[in-house]
Amino acid sequence: MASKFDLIVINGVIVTATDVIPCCIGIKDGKIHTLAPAFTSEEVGDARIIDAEGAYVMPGGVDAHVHLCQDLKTGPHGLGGECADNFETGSRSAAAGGTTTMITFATQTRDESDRSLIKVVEAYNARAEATGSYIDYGFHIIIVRNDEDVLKVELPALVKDWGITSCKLFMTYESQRLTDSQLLDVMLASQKNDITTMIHAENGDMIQWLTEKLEDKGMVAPYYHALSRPPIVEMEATNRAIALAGLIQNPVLFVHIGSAIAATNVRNAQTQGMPIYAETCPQYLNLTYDDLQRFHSPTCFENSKHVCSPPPPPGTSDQDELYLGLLNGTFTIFSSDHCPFRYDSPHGKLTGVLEDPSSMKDEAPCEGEALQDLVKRKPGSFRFIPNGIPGVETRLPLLFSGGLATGRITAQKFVELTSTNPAKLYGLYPKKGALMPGSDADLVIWHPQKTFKSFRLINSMLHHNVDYTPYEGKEFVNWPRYTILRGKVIWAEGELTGKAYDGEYLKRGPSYFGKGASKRPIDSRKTATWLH
Ligand code: DUC
Ligand code: ZN
Ligand code: ZN
Repeated sequence: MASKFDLIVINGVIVTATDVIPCCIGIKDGKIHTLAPAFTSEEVGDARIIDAEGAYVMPGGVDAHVHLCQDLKTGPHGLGGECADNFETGSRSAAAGGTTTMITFATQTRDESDRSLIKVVEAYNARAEATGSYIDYGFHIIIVRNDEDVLKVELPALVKDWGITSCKLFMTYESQRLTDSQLLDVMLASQKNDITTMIHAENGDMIQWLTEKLEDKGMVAPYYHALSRPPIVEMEATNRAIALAGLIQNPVLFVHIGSAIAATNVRNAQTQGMPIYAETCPQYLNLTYDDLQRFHSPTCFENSKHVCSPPPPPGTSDQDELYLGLLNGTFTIFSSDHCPFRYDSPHGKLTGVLEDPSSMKDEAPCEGEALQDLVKRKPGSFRFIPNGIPGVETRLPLLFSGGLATGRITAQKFVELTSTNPAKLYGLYPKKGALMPGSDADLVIWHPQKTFKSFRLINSMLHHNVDYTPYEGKEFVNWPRYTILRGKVIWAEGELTGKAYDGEYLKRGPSYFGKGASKRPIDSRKTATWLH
């Protein structure tokens, strides 16, 4: 008998950012059509049925911070590695981890040929179209210069033609950082176009100075990367960026906050009613300096696998404070910052040896076994290691195991941080991030908790193109059983059932959080009120 639905999910416990309710979901034409306690046999008809067997059913994950097919210039001198994942491999990994939407980065560079943001986006889009994506995707734009003409003419076109409504700005990295006045220029231009400003907040001068001091002392092993960026580096930069944003009343989202003292700055600004938002990531809740030191020795490069910026925090008490920030609303979103480099590759983490002039003195560039031999003999230097770790697939399962299953956060908070808020912040709500009639039928269905056997992760279980995971050996107490994209099952019972061209490009609108902004009194000692 014909059904009014294409797909029905029964016996689920649906979770939204506000509610946890046993409920069935009827899906039609890729959209959520009906939520009901039960369906009649006429309603069920010949629709495909998925029995959730009492498990959580949530809106599909929205990962708002993913690097794919991106040339990453993350060394202090703008050196960088080759991104290990393209749209196909990165998105299939995301799908296997319960994510149905990702926002990736198109980046301007300081090359004259890369001045035009539109051209940068067109070129980046061609990379996405070359392989296709298993899940829906959009782009942020990284802006590394303040050319007035480009900002004036191209930002409106990016919003109108591409639906790109967020930009990322850097306060560190020689080849990307903006000065304070340049930050203000771009923030003001973004504000005029309803573009959300994302900030990488680390004090570049402090890092550079500490890096030189560490090198003078011969402290160049991968672990010392963390000591070149102690938490105060992030504290100073968030403090300064909050002041800059306040000066012009510009909303700001701090990406990848890794320290409790930076989170405190964010919290204080929020308490004053400022539109300041923050993101944290799995590496800051699951790794500490201990992980960075595990293989610490002058010629062991293994610890480069954990090098990311900002680094993971010193200890578990920092993690406790970050968890508190998830709970009390300091953090608006929880993203992966998936930034994949292979370990055993001359263009991956081992760039840290190959690019280091003192290690390479009298050595020829090499690959394969010769490279492994070189790495065993030479120290390399943390300053040349590409910054970033993979994690698009493990983002939701890590927060499930460490946060939800332990009772540190509620199921509603889980959905708010991983799906609803990123969709709201980046102009995708309620198409994404919601379980409402009319929303895209993007779902993640977990395993019933009572029958799931916890397991320890090994990299070969994952679907990215990276040869390691920083979470090797970690215990997981659940994992997505089904991932559904606009009504199509793309991951089921451990198998990918979707295809690389299932994903669609998403044009985004302005941030939902900007709507109905409060008319709080503005203090002219802190804000240039005359500007607007
Ligand atoms: N910033 C990111 O967002 N990802 C990786 C490296 C970096 O500096
Ligand atoms: Zn960054
Ligand atoms: Zn990133």
